[in-house]
Amino acid sequence: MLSDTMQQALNQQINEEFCSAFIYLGMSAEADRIGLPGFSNWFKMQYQEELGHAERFFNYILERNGSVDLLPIGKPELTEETPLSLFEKSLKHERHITVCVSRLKDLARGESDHATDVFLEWFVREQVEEESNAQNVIDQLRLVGDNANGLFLIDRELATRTATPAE
Ligand code: OFO
Repeated sequence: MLSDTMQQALNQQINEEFCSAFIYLGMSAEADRIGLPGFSNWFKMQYQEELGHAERFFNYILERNGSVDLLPIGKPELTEETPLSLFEKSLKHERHITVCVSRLKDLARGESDHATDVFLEWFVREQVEEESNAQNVIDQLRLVGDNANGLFLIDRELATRTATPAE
């Protein structure tokens, strides 16, 4: 059985994941506005991944016979973004999520909640990938600088991303 504290923290994380999804959906729209369909696609796929993350927490709470509490989702702060600023925001956000997952892990360990501790392992690994994905695109964008051809090549590459189904 989940402790009240753990149940509340997991519900908070459902909200974090839905907020992530909302931010990426907003980024997809921003990228489309800029005229970069590949970037727009990449963020749309990321939006779908985040929904999958939220669902993992949702399913886990129910599996542990807990209560799901869906909390409000705020408006993403996105205005006059550039391709680089979008990915810098993505990296900053993913670092925030990494901290959230680490705090959850600390809580699970503090409570000797081994089931939750093991459940969170997937997210610990996922966050390494999430930060790395954003950092890789930032590195490429910094390399090409103001070169439009370089930007179009990155856009073409990001257009190939497909959604990874939640396991
Ligand atoms: Fe972006 O990993 Fe979930 O929030």
